[in-house]
Amino acid sequence: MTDASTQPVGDGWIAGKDPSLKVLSAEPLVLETPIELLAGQRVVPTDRLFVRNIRDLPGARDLQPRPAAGWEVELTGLIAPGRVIVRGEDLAGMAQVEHEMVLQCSGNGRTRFGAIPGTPWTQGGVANVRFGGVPLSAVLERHGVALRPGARYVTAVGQEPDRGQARPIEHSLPIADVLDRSLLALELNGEPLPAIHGGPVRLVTPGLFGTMQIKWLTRLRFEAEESTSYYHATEYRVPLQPAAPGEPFEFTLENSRPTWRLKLLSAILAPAPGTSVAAGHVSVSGVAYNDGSTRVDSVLISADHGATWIPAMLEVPDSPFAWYPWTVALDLAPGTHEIWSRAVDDRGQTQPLDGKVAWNPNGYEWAGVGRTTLTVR
Ligand SMILES: Nc1nc2c(c(=O)[nH]1)N[C@H]1C(S)=C(S)[C@@H](COP(=O)(O)O)O[C@H]1N2
Ligand SMILES: [Mo]
Repeated sequence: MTDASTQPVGDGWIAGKDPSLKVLSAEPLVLETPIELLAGQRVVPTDRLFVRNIRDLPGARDLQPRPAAGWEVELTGLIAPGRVIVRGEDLAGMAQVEHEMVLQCSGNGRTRFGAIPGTPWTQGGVANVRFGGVPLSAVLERHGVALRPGARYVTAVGQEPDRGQARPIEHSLPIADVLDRSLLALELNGEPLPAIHGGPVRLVTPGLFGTMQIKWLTRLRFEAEESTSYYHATEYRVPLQPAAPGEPFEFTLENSRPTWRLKLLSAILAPAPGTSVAAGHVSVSGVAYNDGSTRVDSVLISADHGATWIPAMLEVPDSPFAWYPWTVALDLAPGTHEIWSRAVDDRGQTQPLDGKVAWNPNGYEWAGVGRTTLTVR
């Protein structure tokens, strides 16, 4: 048994995680999934799932489940009654639902913008997983909680110690999304939620970026305004008006928005970049997804820098929040080929050919077309 306070940080190796996950940071722990481990996976197994801690929670750097019994989530703010304690053991006894959904860090793809400080994510800060738990709406109903007028956001707070930094890990979410589909999640991929992924209780809202999926949930505040705390008000945001690359930008609640909703995206997962394949029919595959508000209609593939596009075969998942696997067979002659992928939704929206048009100071929400380079022999 490792005592919570003495759990070693080490080099980022975590028992039960695939040893080929890339350690982007040992403390706080950040593990990226090589795309080879995502290729062909409808639901990504937990041992392959990326990890992103903003601050490590002592005792939670492992894949062990933590008991729900004894855990409490406090509800406060614009609700009646004004304070409610939700107990982990009660949640465990309520009807559970499951969402298959994409979990993606808003910094995923950051390195494609060019030199932007921050975790150097390539493409592996994403996975399609199944979260199970109790809808927050059912919890409110069970506790007889009524919303008071003016409640527009729910601010979710994690358990990390503040260490005097006045930087609680918390995010404000639009109340409509939260009431519609947020879960107090207790399970991941059909198993009790591991500590490292936020167990025993995590707030999960399908369609929103990973940073909004608060692990080790201790409090939900129902509020009229967004949190003014560091991570929500100045860090995980993009400017409302396009920013000039390299120019300093001071984030305020008024001149920027949170990285809330996932962007329409497609990614090429196989063959892995730089792979050499035999000439003839080459099978290329990947995934596409968005925030679930509309259907991903097609994924188009180009092997000639966008001159011509052919549709990939797209598998439509049952859950609107899950990723859509796609495959295509390309006829490729010997040489070097750059392959592009472009998702289109049923409103006709698509991905920019040059993702850098969405440059922003923190390098969030990369959404450019998927690209990979193949050598055909
Ligand atoms: N309490 C808490 N919640 C958190 C974080 C954190 O550091 N603390 N990291 C966030 C970020 S930035 C991401 S991308 C996801 C990562 O989830 P995972 O570590 O389960 O893959 O959790 C989010 N929720
Ligand atoms: Mo993230």
